[in-house]
Amino acid sequence: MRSRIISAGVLLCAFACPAALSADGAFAERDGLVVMEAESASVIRGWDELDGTSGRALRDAGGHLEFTVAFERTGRYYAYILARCTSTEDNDAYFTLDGERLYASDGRTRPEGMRCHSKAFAWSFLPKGPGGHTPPAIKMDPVYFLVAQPGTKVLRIGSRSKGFTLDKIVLKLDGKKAKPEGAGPDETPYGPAMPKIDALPRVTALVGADRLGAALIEARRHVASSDEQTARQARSAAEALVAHATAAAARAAALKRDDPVAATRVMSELARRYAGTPEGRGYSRDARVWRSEPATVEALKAESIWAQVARDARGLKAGAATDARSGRDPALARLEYVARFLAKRYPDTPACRRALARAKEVGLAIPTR
Ligand SMILES: [Ca+2]
Repeated sequence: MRSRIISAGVLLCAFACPAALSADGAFAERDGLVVMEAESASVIRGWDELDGTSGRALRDAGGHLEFTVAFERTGRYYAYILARCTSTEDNDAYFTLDGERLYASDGRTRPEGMRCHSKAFAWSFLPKGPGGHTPPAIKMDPVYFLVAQPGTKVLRIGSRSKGFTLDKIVLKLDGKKAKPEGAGPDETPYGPAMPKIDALPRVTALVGADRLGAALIEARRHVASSDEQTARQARSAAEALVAHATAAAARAAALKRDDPVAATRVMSELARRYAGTPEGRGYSRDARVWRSEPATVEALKAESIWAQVARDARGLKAGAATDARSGRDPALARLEYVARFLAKRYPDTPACRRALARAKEVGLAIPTR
């Protein structure tokens, strides 16, 4: 659950992030694994958000996504996507890592991207391309990115067919077809993009354990060190940690306008990650204040009501309300009741917007003010 909360913090980039990739953080590979929610992309341009199997999902509407990933280990990172499509017209997207294409199973062919094969969200490792028809010899085998040097790289997912819907991405060192199941592993924490600090192994270890407050305290202990290299590295480590915290707090503040509940969760999570520092105490105060604000209280009430029907509502087929066979589905009646109630009582909440969007998809007409 923790990772879900972190991802919500990054999600607000959909509304607020600058076009340029921010250097304030990255998904830090751990033990050869990187797990990213689509909705946690650092840059979201022209993809629409909707409900997914793992949190939210994004549907290609003609733009692109970018994710910053910090790799420590080098090698072949096999790519897996939790995705869905409606036909072969909307089943793929372009994938590159720092501008480099994927490799196919033969180690030579360079597919342009990846494709999915299911109308429901399902994990896929399949290549797309090169060209319109993926070569038969590699068509059914997994693809991988080659990470030759450690460092921070950008995974870019570009529009190839509008409608392609992405929920989650896993990059796994030497995957051996180990396709994830269900909602997949927990999301990798989105942490600070750390400089090289070989003189401060304890700071590195604390960042690795996601104990960012303790790492910042440790870095600050060494900024006045008599050893010049240690002092310099301590300063840059502290700067990187503060930059990450400041950017995350700014994104939470930007998210608050659209989703005060998610923003409050993000701020609480940030307070926990930076515990023990003045920054962490400030985030903790902010989270307390935000939680008690009327907009947050209203949104929380609406969310708890929506949560009671959301799961069943997700299972309804598009246009179900106009289909005679499913027209009497009790889940449909519950969705209609809740959507009407939320539209009347809590119209300006994310839960209401989700309920109305789902109601529209299944063909229900809900009056709004
Ligand atoms: Ca997701």
